[in-house]
Amino acid sequence: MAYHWQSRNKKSSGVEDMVLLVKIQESSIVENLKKRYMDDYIFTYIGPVLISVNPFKQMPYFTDREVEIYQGAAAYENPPHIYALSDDMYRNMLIENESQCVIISGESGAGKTVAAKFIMGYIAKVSGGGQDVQRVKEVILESNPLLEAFGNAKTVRNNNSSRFGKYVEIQFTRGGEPRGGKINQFLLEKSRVVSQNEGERSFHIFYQLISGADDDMREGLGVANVDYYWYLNQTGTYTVDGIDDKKEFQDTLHAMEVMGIVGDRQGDVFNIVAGIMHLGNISFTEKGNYAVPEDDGFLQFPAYLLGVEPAALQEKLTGRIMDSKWGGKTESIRVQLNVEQACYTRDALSKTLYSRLFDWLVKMVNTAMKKDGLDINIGVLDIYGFEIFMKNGFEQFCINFVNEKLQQIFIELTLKAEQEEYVSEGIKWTPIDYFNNKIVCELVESKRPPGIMSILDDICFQMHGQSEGADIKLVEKLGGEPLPGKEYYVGFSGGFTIQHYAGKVTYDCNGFCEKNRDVLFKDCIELMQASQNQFIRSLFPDDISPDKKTRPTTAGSKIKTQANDLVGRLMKCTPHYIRCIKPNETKKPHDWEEDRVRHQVEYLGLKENIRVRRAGYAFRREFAKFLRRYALLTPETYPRWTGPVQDGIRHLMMSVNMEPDQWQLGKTKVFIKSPESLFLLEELRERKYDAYARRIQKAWRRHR
Ligand code: AD9
Ligand code: MG
Repeated sequence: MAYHWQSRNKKSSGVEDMVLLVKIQESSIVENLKKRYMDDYIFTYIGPVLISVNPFKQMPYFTDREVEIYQGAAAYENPPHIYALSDDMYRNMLIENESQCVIISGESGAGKTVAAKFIMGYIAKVSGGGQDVQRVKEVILESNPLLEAFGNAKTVRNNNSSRFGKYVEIQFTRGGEPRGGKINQFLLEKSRVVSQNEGERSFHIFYQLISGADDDMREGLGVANVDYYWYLNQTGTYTVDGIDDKKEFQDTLHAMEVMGIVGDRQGDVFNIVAGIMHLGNISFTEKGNYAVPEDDGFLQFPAYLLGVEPAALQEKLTGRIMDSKWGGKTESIRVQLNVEQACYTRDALSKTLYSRLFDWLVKMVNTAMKKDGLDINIGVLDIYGFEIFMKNGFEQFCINFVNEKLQQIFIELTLKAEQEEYVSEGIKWTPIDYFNNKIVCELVESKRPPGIMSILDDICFQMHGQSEGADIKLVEKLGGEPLPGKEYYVGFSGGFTIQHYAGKVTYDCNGFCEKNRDVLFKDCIELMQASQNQFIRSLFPDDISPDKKTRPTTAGSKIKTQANDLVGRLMKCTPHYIRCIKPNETKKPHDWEEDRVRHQVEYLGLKENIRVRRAGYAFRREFAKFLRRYALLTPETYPRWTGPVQDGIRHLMMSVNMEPDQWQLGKTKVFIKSPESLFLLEELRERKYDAYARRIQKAWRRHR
């Protein structure tokens, strides 16, 4: 194996910090990443940004030994590692008394969730604390298997794909003990509950329950074989390579216990999970234009699990109470649904039940680690990545918008941080041009002039819940509006294309209005509010009184608010970045698909990242650390320089004939302009080092 982790004096593979690449081209970046990847180095820096390439195999460098090595060490002392970044965050937080955050981005299957877990694991290891602290750590770590069971699923791209986004804040005391935490959850892909694409599964928990439930549970919940359930058998995909559902069920149960979800409460949760599976089996047939259940027998079990009468369930799934105005009076009439509408209502109920259950689980995790009065934290953002499919709908539109916002912070903050450092160190620099995607964010979220989301909301509101023709109207309206950032938008009949930072995406507007309105019919809410089961009732606190006049919150405006709230939180922290890259579609180690990687390097803006980083000074290091590293180069500085450290550096730079325009002293750091100048220093150092080592060896041999 080419891998030599600890032998720091041995040259590692490729360039560890790509700011030092001789040529800044996409091909050099790709080549460098490939070289390192093939030698089993998955991490590479661009200055403080960590690039991580998914190895699709267990790497040997995540043991306690590495935790020890990286603790308190300077970044350049060891090979690039996620532990170095984690340690930097933790120490920065303590020294500066400032909250930190890490934004993990990359496409589906690139390794974001694994990275987030490494960070949490590292922080749990290095931060001390007594019993209370151990408990908080346990809750934070166990929130992962719990939320993954309910929020992750097998997709074509990733066997354990997160179908929700999360921002986990670990809250610390000033002494660095984790005492509390908070999870913000975004955009669970609830449509997965009722249908999945070819080769994909629903959320893991369904399969876990089916393979892991004991006999009592099986009987009580009516657990049958997985192919018995319509919601689970549509794709014929039941098992996943590398996932043992039965074992994971035990892990989920354990995680629930850690959150305090035990006994009856645990039963309530599985009641709903099974209730949804059984709801899906109610099918309808047409009788005189109206829907009736194909087989009444299928109403019994879901009704029992959800604590309602089978007849009431049937009534609410096959009809709707509509308010109609007659000569100034409002009258309620019952409208019967056709088969399609009844299926839609059934599915809407299942999706709402599931998403409210998920929200409740997140709330339980939050309750288990809630602690007031702590003001510094480390936030880890693991949100699902940019998505481009053959067919892109409302979900992709929302996900890509959030990613666009994150890219915006990346741009603003990397530049801002860079600029601030030059200012605080008193260094002159010239800013460089870069594409600011703010305009694309505006195109989606602007209020005035209205962007896509505002127009979508207007249409949904004007149509008074009518769905027919709404999507067509949306496309028409979008075409006629002076949208902000219109140059990034192209409309056509049936949809539109947006030029996102990561590429062009064509959206099919079919279903946009329906999904944006995201309503469950009042009838179903009433049904759940009348459940015998107190837990189910508690999930439906909705106010459905007819005189409620406020405009309902739409899915789009919710995600807009969430995204902006997130941006606000992130902006208050010192940011760190991990850019994950997925090297292949085969999920196999050492398989390198050049075009795939190149595409990601392009849209992640790695080249621009390096450029920005190099626009001023490619390299910077604190005085003392710099002098220590290169002291070997002159006899006056080695083994120790006795005068002021700045003078030592000046002496050193003069001795090696460094061009005066190639370096500057700031207030605390040395800034070196081009990578070549740094290479020169490194090379001289290596030569000296070798000569020195040879001398020692010789002396050693003589001595023998
Ligand atoms: V998604 O947007 O949630 O669909 P992620 O989160 O980016 O996606 P994830 O972290 O789940 O991807 O990684 C996908 C799979 O790659 C994991 O299940 C592992 O099998 C594999 N992986 C990722 N990173 C590593 C790693 N550092 N070491 C070993 C890894 N395997
Ligand atoms: Mg994930």
